[in-house]
Amino acid sequence: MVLSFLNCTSSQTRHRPLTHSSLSSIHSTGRPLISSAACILQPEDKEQKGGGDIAVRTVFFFLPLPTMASAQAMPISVWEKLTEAPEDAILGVTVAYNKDPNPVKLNLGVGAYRTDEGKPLVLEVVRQAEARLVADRSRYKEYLPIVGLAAFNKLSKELAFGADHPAVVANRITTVQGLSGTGSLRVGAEFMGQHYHTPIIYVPVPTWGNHNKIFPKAGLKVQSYRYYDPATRGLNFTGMMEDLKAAPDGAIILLHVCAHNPTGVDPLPEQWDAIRQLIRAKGQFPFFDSAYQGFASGDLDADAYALRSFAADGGELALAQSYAKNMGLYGERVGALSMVCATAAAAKLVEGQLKLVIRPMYSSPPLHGAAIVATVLSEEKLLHDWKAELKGMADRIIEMRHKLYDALLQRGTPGDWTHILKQIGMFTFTGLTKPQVDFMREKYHVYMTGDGRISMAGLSTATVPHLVNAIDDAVRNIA
Ligand code: KET
Repeated sequence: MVLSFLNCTSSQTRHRPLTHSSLSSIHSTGRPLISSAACILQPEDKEQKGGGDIAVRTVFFFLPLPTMASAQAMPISVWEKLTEAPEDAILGVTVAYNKDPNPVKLNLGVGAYRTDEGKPLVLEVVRQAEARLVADRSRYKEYLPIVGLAAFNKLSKELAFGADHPAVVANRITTVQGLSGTGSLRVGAEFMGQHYHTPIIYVPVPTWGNHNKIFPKAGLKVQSYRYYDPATRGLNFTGMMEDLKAAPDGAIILLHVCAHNPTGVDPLPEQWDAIRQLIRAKGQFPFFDSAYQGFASGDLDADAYALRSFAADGGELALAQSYAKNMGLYGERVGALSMVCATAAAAKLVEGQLKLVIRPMYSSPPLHGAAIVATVLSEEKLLHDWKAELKGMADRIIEMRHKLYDALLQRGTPGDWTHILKQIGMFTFTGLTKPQVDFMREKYHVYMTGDGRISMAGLSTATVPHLVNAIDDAVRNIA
């Protein structure tokens, strides 16, 4: 056992391992040493040649020592050589925020809805659905099938595409339950990596950071297409079209269904139509990420425009759906992966292969969240109330946009802030620079992602003035 106490060393001596024999000469009982231990100090080698004596000093420490028999070697982990992992660019913001003791702190990092009192929200319809589920003694906790809860899958498909959508009616869509949006993307990516002929995916610049990590895990090469124009703080439609045109035929194209994260910038319907025609002409494969259906406009159907138009032209596509935001089920991890296929027969084959992906990954998905969603979506009254609550969340976010914009205007903060009003969904892509973001965190305890994205859903009437102070100071004094 190598017992080395730094406080035993001195400039003249170096510490030596405490061996069995030296230990027994100090303490021959063989019993654990509880509150003190001896440290053997030997003179440097050259002095030792001159016959230096062994010095024994007692140092105090407070951990019980193991018995003599086990005092062989300090444990050395096989993981010692690992490098320290960085925190996640989005979820790490919450980690830093939680450590900050300052009471004025404000978390605008993660996209999670807060009430105007700054509190997380469990939707009333979710509470009602849960109460019913708990009260129902006929319910069990049996494993779900590999593809998840059948009612949930059917209703999720209908929510995304519309119950009377031709692809739904023709059974051309296979839907499997997933572990929220991320898990659904991951399973879809794995399937594409295994079975699709062109394993290259194009993602917008910028995009949700995790896209760049999920797809390579499935063996897909990630490339990018222009999307956001910092000059106009809007869509770079020309750049996007040029890049899609230049991308290989057959490449996979990642598209955000609505409320693009992090920019809050969506194509207009006519732009979507042009994008769709180009993607179809090039035989490319659209892979949609739908994490904010209902959050953009407050209307579930309006927000599904892009997705439904792609599904209506007879072509194939993939869709990863999340209920984290629109039903507030973040931690329940509820989502779905849908594969729209050209034929019902192909959809069946795809489902079989998806099962082969899922079974060795996590076997089958969790029951509770899916049962909540299925309950809400299957009952007219709950569905109606959910839509009202969803609209309420979307409206509060829009109200925050106006409050922030008006307050910046009133303050005379330099710059054009109209993009706060124009951008859509949970986030504003402020245009604040990394040094400004760091400054606001240091001085004002305002937390956001390094790219200057703020979650409007984390803002409230009471915290707008604090954010305006921070932005105003940052814009005036930090480059
Ligand atoms: N897609 C997009 C575009 C997205 O913004 C998120 C989450 C997800 C998928 C995945 O969500 P899930 O919880 O797996 O259903 N975005 C927020 C949270 C996060 O980064 O995990 C965010 O951007 O803050």
